[in-house]
Amino acid sequence: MSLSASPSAPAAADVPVSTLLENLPAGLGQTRPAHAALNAWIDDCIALCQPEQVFYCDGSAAEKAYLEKEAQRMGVIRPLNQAKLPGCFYSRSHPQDVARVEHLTFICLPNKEDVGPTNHWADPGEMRAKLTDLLRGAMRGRTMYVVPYLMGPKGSPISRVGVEITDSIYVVLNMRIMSRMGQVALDTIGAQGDFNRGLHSTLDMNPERRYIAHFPQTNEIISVGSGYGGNALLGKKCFALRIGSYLARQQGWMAEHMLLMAVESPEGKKHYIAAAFPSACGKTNFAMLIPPASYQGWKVTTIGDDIAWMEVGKDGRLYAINPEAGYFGVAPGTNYKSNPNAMKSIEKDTIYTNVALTPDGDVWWEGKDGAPPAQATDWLGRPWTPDSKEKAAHPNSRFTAPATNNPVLAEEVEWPQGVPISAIIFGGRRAGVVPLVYQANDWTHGVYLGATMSSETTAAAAGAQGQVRRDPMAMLPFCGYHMGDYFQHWLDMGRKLTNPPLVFRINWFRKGPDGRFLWPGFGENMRVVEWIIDRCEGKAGAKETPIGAMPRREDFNLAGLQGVSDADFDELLDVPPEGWRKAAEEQAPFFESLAPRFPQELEAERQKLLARLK
Ligand code: OXD
Ligand code: MN
Repeated sequence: MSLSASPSAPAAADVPVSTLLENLPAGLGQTRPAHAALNAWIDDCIALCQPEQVFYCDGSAAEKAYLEKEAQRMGVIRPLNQAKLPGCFYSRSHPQDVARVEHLTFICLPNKEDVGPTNHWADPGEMRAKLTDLLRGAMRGRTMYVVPYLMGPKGSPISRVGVEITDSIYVVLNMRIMSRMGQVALDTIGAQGDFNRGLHSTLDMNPERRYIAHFPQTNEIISVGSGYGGNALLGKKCFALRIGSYLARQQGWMAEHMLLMAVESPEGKKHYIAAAFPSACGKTNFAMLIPPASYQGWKVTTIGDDIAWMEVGKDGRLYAINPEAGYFGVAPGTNYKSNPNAMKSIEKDTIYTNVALTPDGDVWWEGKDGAPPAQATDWLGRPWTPDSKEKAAHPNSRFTAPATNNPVLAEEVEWPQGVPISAIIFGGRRAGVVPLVYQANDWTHGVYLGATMSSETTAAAAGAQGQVRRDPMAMLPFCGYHMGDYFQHWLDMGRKLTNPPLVFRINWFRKGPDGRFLWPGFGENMRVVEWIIDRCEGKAGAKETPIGAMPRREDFNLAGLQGVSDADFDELLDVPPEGWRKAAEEQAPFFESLAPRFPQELEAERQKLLARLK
């Protein structure tokens, strides 16, 4: 079935759900893993959820071909125009299941104080009992998929294994893109290795019965009632960040909401940068940056666009891997100007969710290149024209694409030891006060910069958009324990790093008094990267300001930059003392809300800043 042959998309109420697999080829999906504890847990899940079928994923090409065919037969995915978008499929979610649900996301630890005021707490026993009730018989008449997956390169001491048990074929197909799924994960744990247990059921998609629950002490996740990526692809936010951050503190490493990029100078010298930005603030664009024409010979390659796992190397440097194997990116605004490499990454073997469809089986979203199509089908399956009042694609519509599609994928992605990080960048979306770039005085001051990040909310999470909220280290929705302890962990890591990365704060989104963005962004961000790298090499100058070191015009490469006047540049790097005093004062209640676990060293940084602003 091709989309052009069936232009009428289903109404929202008819969004298809996974049904039973048919025509199962002999032997496929029937091999149980050789791991006693894994098998015991699978048996418990079968007894609880009572599926009609169990399918054990091995990650093979034959399995992919079969599951894609079955998912089409179920109506869960539909092929796009295969001449234009080979191997690509379209999927539409339940209309009330389009983003992460922070208010339904729980950290379940016995002691409420251990999750802190920035997380929702639930008693592990009570939450387990509630979810057990919801899951009893939940997979009757359905197939249960057992999805082993490896997060990180094969053979890396930083990598870890998870197993997701799910009743959603959409989840299986997405996990296959986002992680190293199948036999490689089983081989990694062998007969008794440790793994994260993730049990997922869409139930009936009812938001009233939606819970994303984390049990860090037992390295376990139970997610029900949602099929949306951040809630249902359990390797991503749930394991790699919430459970990951908890394990990282226990075991002395770091799990962060950070992209990873490699930057190579014309002389062939490479630096690796990790950068934390809140959701939907351009991490994927930055990770795939193309330097402007004046940067002949410079090369940026992508290691990761969302998550970094990092540990201290023998040389006292911080080493990072990307635990993921794909990109779950925001479609609206992605185009050949904002991110040509993302556009190339999604030309094949990609699953599109909640974008709009054109009559010839292509996809469209607001901000895609070219004129809007004269007619389309919107993300809810309704006819759409450019005169329609509503958006054609959901603002949080997504693409799921394999990292191997990325034309600038870094060769280092498979390095088991990870890459040594030269600089950590914290960024947010702020219209005022925060300058284009400045450098922390040292690690502790850098932790303070991360801890005081704030940003405007976006469509990646359900709720109001465009409101400034605190988002420390871009981890507010993803830290699996008390934020005060998390800051302390950052400080403790600093003591182990005899050769720590330099820390910077950036803001691409500052606006002038006329409401215009002052900085062009995209490829031009390379200029900021160059100053950062030159600082790492001790080459670039800076002026000391109360908030940190900042480039003067003569320290910054402005050659060939269009559309940024001298006045704009001065404004981009302006530090209004009144605005900063206010900002520093407004941090006090947040710090106090984390007492008594808030590290005094960070309060001392705030006091020093206030003193410097006098
Ligand atoms: C994401 C997010 O999907 O941060 O990466 O919401
Ligand atoms: Mn993210």
